[in-house]
Amino acid sequence: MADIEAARKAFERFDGDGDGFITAAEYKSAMAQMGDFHVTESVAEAVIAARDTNGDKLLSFDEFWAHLNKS
Ligand SMILES: [Ca+2]
Ligand SMILES: [Ca+2]
Repeated sequence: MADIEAARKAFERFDGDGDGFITAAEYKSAMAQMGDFHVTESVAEAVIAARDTNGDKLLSFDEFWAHLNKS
């Protein structure tokens, strides 16, 4: 079981505009801010798609949390 408070903090770091959803663009810029410039737009899209269970191309906290508890 992952730590939900730590997960929320991580989620908020990715959710640049704070609307409660992480887009591929937000994921890419968050990774760049953390110093990982290997994450391109298409890599970010693949990462989001792998976790996006309802297929809206956005990562909600529930989807983010479900993924953490799977791995
Ligand atoms: Ca957002
Ligand atoms: Ca989604």
